[in-house]
Amino acid sequence: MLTIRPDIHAALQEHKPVVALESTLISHGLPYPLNLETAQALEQAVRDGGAQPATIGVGHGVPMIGLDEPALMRFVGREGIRKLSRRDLGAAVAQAADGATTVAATMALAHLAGIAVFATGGIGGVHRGARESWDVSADLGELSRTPVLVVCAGAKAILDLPATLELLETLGVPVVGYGCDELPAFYSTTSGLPLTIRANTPAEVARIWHAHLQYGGGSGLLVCVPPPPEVALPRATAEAAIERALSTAKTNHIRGAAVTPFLLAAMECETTGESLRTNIALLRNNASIAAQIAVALVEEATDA
Ligand code: PSU
Ligand code: MN
Repeated sequence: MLTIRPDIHAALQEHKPVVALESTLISHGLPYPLNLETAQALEQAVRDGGAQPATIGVGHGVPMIGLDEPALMRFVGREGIRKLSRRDLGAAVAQAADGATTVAATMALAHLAGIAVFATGGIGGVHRGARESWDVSADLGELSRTPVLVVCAGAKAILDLPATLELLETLGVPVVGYGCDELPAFYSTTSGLPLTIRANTPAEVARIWHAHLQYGGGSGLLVCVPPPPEVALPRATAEAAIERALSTAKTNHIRGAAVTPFLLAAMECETTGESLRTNIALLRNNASIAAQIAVALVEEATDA
């Protein structure tokens, strides 16, 4: 069971470009009222890019492709909103819960609805210290088995980026640098980790995606876009703040699904709000590029 909002349903029927957006960043990633402004700005960025936005979440147990106004208001209020990864979808539906979907769960629902392109900020990945904690985001497993094109600024820099990149390779997930040769580090434009695939235009990404669907064995694909340079944090600044945020998390014994939201909030304190400004700017940028890619996918499908 899936509820597709009528405007999104019409766009899908007419083979128009559609871009999925996630809701965990609304309920667990950003504070109110910035989360509301950002949710609206992301939808607008997708529209300005010529595509139909579809913000995904589970409202009172119903997987919604396109949140309605009451659901969006509950989600920005954050109170009582579960964080749903793929494994949590069934329980949320059965228990009629409200739940914001992570990258993993959003990919799953987008694919069920027939949406191929999805924009987010940074995906989850291998956490630092995963050798002891075994904390590896389900986003990676989902990317290995669900054919959705995810536009992001790399994995969140609070993670172990080299390990995340290695695991993406193991899982058969192509990582495409959009106008760049290095994995972006979410808050910063570079990570020092080289990528093997680069694409410079939406049309080039569209061609790679269509070929990947033939040969990729059903996996997703990551398109990594560096944060806009004017809001990117210098790597050393970001890294120092991350170290402090990680040590606060350790002192407070934060574990499991709470780790990522805790670290994002701690980063905001450590950078006196700068990380938040970067996060929001890169989200908008990713939404806009995802829209251009969705448009290119439709154009290429029509050409073929
Ligand atoms: N990127 C952001 N803000 C976020 C997230 C990503 O800019 O809040 C969320 C995504 O929904 C991602 C999740 O799927 O964090 C990863 O959580 P975990 O590490 O618990 O899998
Ligand atoms: Mn985790």
